[in-house]
Amino acid sequence: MKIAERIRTHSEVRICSHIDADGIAAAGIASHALDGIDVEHSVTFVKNLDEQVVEELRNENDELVWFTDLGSGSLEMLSGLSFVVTDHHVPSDVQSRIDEEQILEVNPHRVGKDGALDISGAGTAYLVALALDRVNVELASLAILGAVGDMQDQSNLKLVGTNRSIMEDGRRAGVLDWLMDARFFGRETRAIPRILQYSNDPRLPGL
Ligand SMILES: [Mn+2]
Repeated sequence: MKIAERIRTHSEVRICSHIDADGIAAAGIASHALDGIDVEHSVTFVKNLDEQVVEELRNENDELVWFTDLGSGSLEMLSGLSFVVTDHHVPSDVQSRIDEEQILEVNPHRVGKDGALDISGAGTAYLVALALDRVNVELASLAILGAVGDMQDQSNLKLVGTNRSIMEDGRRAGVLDWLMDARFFGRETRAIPRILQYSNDPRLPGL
């Protein structure tokens, strides 16, 4: 994978990630993977990528910025930075107009997959981590944490597509497992009548 090759050529990388569950899981995956190949790195979390954030990143003069769980929608803002992107948000269409060698990006939308269901930001970072070293299959649990954090299981009541293969990776590696169960928020802390009253998955009409 080209992104993995590119990352390998650097001794220092800045990870820049979205500050939500998926983004934090993605940064965790990237950080573990870089630790594994002895690449120095730091992590910056941002709410979103705007001109000010990008300007601050430019001033840092990093060898390489690895954007996780963001970046694809802001490619046109990133000129002047040396970067790679692992993201699942809808991309700006810059990629088609720029030489592929310049923008290295993993994004399900680029291959006709649904970025809301198929894979999360953490999942895309996991694919790069795997390409860096197969030992990173142990990070499958973080990739699934990101997918669930982004509620990618909600419309099918289960994870599907690439997320499903990552689950299987994780089970084979012994780092995660799953079972059929009812999902109620607060099942550890709330009284049963309250759990049922506030349930929205499944929704219980009349309660
Ligand atoms: Mn995400």
